[in-house]
Amino acid sequence: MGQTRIPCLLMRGGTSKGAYFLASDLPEQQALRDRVLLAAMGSPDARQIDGIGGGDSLTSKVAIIKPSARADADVDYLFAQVLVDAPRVDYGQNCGNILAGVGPFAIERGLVAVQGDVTLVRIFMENTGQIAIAHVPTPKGAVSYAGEARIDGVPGYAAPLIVEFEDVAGSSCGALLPTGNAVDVFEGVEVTCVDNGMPVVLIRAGDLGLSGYESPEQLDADARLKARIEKIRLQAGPRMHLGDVSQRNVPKMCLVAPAQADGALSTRTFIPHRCHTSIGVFGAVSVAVACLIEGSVPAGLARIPAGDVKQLSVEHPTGEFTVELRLQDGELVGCGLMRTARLLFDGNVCVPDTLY
Ligand code: NQM
Repeated sequence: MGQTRIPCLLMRGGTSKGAYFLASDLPEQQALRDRVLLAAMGSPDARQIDGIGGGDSLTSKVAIIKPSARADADVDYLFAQVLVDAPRVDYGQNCGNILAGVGPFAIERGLVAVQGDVTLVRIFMENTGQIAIAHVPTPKGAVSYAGEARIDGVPGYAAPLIVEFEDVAGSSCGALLPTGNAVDVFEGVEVTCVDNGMPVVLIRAGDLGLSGYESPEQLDADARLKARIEKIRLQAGPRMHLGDVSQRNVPKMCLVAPAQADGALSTRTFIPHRCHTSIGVFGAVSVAVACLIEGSVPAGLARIPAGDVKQLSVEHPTGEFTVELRLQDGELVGCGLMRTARLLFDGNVCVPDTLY
C-alpha cells in the first residue's frame, strides 16, 4: 500500500498541540479532507496509535491556513477538532491555543513577510468570522521561539506572543449574553451563559456540592456530577442559539469558585465532557468578561481589579491565565493575552493512498 505525503508543521500552540497545514496541501472536498485528517491523527482510537494525535482532545487539533482574500486580514485560519474516539472532525468551535501557532506558521510558510523585531499577523478566524492580531517575535529576520516567557500548563520558557482581539462577543451565539439574561436557571441551578469568543456556561461549584478546587482527575471520576452537568448543558445549548448540542463540543461548562491564590476567581472547565487541565484561551476570555457583568454568577465571586485596563487572572487546575480587558466608558473595547508557541516538527505526514 502506497502512502501520500502531506507537508505539515507540528506545533505547540499555548497549552495545546496540533498539525498545521496550508489549505492548498489538503484536499478541497470536505468529506475527503476529513478522512485525511482522521487518518493523519489516527482517529478513531483512544490512543491514536496509528497517527500523530496524542490520544487527548488537546493534542488532536488541526489548523488549516491560507492567504486571506480579505482586506483586513493576512491569513484565514480554520480550526478543526479531530475527535479522538469518533470518526468525526468538528468545525463548530474556535481554538485560541492553536491560534497562537498561526502567526508563526504564516511566517514560516512565507505567507507573511517579517516586518522587524515583531511581526503583526492579522488572522481571520473562519470558525467564528472574527479577527485576531498576533504579535510574533521576529528579532533576526525569522520567528524566534526562545525567550523568557512562561505560561502555566507548559514546562519551561519560550518567546512571548501577544494576541489581541477587538470584538469577539457573540462569536457563535450572536450575543455576549445569548439568552438575554445575566442569570438563567436550569435543573434548579443558577448559571450564566456567555459568549465572548467561546460559548461557556458558568456554574457556582458550591451549588453542585463542590469546593471548586478539586483536581481534574477527581471531577472526571464523578459520573453523577458529569451527568448533572450534561443535563444542564443540553438545556442551555438551544437557549444559547446553538441548537441540539448533544453531538457538539460547545458550550463548555465552567465551575467557578472564589480565587484560591491572588487571582480573580478559580475555575474548573469541562470541554465539555472532560475536565481541562488548564483552561482554553477563548474559554478564559469569556469567563473574564462574564466577571464584569452585573448580577452574573461569577460577578458575585470574583475579585475585580480597578481601572479601565484590567488584568484578570483566571485560576485553573495547573496555575492561572491572565486576560487583559480594555474598557472605555464602561464598555469593553478590546482584550489581549500572552501565549507562547513552538515549532516541534517540520515534515510530511503520511496517510494511506487508499483514502483517495
Ligand atoms: O477556548 C480547549 C484549548 C481549548 C480551546 C477546549 C481553546 C479556547 O485549550 O480558545 O483554546 O476548550 O476544547 O486548546
